Amino acid sequence: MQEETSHKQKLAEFEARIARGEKIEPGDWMPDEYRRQLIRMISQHAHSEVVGMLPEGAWITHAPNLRRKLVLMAKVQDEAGHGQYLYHAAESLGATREEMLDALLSGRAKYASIFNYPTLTWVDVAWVGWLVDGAAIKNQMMLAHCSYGPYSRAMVRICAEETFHYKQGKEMIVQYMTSGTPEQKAMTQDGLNRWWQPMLMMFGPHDAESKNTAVLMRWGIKTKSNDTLRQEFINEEVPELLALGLTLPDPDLKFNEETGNWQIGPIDWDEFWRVVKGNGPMNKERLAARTKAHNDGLWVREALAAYAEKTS
Ligand code: BYC
Repeated sequence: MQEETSHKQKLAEFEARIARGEKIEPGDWMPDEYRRQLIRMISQHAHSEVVGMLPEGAWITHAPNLRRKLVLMAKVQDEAGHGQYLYHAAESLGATREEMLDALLSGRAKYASIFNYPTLTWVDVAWVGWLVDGAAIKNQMMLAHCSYGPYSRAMVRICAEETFHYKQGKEMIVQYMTSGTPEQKAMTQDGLNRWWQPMLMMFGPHDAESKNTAVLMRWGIKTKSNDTLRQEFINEEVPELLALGLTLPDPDLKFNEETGNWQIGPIDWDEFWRVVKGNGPMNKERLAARTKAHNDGLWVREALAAYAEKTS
């Protein structure tokens, strides 16, 4: 009975801190479900950064010139750094790196569905920069205000770097659409046709299907729902894409004067769940590449462990 009262009291204090806009730090009391939700979300986010290196990394050796190659190498390297910040943030909640990597490599952990699509042409690198990093920034600007200190601080730094990623992608698309050859313009349109729907899915299922949003919003981890963020992103990007002479691959797209929103047609959620459950176009290749990288790095981990033992 006393234990129950004390838990209720702790929960009330915890929620009052969040209501006052205070950050929760690693050693602070927190409900088990808050910890579980954060580990789930942060570790999935970390995996997304690391798996997300693969579709773009595949184009480093095919970049059309030295400048583009240097920019792409810097971007892909940034994503590895983001993975590191995020794994550390999850470790601050008690998750171990081994557990998280095991969950990823065994196929138990989720990571952003978008990275299970192939980058078929060079312009896909530009679309990943503009639309995928753009969607990620939209979500992460919200998470930069989240209630858990280490996650929110990681997001501030990551968003600054992602803004550079977004701009380099947009710069390429603008160049191809304004001064490109007819082939470059066609390649750019083809890329948009393939990336538009998967990018919309990045924001997660519709609010009515989103089982985690309620508790995440209650505790200030998310402050906006999946549909709200998706709509904000659509409203920001559609006019810019149309201004470049691109066509959105959605016959139902129209501006709704009443709501002030760009209204889209249905999203293919069956495809989304297929991809999330491991059956997307590139799921198997992505996990095989991460497994190979993990196995290739074994000697480094062994050497570090041996050095630590020797010097302790
Ligand atoms: N993909 O209840 P819901 C980047 C899962 S990488 C896969 O709405 P929540 C970049 C969801 O996990 C940036 N799974 O979930 C890197 C849940 O399943 P579980 C990546 C998805 O958490 C390299 C179930 O569906 N950003 O920028 O409220 C190169 C029900 O969903 C997805 C982040 O990771 C999805 N798209 O909301 C370039 C941001 N959507 O876990 C760029 C952090 C949903 O209950 N994460 N699911 O089994 C989040 O903000 C939220 O977790 C989500 C989903 C908005 C993604």
